[in-house]
Amino acid sequence: MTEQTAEAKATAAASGSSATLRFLADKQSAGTTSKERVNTLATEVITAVHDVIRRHKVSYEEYNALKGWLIQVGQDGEWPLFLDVWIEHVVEEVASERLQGSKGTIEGPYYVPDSPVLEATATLPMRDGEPGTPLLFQGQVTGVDGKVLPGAVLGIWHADDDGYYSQFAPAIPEWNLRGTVIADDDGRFAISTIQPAPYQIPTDGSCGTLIAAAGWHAWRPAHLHLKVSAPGCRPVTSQLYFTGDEHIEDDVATAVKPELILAPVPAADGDGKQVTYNFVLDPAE
Ligand code: MBD
Ligand code: FE
Repeated sequence: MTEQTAEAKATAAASGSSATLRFLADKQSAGTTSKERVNTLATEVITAVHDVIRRHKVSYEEYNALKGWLIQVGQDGEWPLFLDVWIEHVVEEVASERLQGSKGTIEGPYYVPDSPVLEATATLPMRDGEPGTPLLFQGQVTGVDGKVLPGAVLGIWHADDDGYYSQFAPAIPEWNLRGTVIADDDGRFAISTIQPAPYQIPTDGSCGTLIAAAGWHAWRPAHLHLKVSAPGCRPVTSQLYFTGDEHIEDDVATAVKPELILAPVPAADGDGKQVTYNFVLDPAE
């Protein structure tokens, strides 16, 4: 989190350095990987790069372009963005093999722990007149055995109607559209928020340079991020999408799964949309 002035723009460098600091604060672990394992993985990654160079006859010009780009990714603070967009989905795929509960997907670079704690029926922190369609997101948390999980906790965070995340874009109040919801004694929750907008990853930094150079696009479908946990259960990190979204089939981060697509209906109170989604948690390992 950086101190940013109200006039500051949502630049790749600003959100990149925030995401980098966030990662260093929360996730960097001392590393318990054995020498044998590091040797195997590092050797195979390097060898895979050698194979690409030989197969495609990579030139010195191309090698230097890569070198310059890699240096730039670091200078922009975009390693969290690059890794979470193009690599994390396969790590998640491997990590979730053989689980029985609700599917999860990647966390991405914009989670912040310890958001404001809210009751089971709650409205996420938002600005007066927060733009966007009101959305009531409700459901229940159970175990794979079907038993309800009282005291389940749902961390929820999502972008605003312009596709910006609090703590990573300037001029948005801290914790806007972020909360830690404590489910009730039946594991139920009912969260009032707004429907997030489709989201473009920052295009003015080195990830954007790669996207433009390769002729790709920067879009992610609109999504809610969630981390759901309960005592004795394996926490699940997920994202939920919206049916009909323009980018549901071509997410730049390859993080959509069919089980994660919501189909909201008009809200019972006539104000916006509502949708029910139940979480099923695997037992802790
Ligand atoms: C996001 O909001 C996101 O969820 C991912 C995975 C990558 C970049 C921005
Ligand atoms: Fe996101």
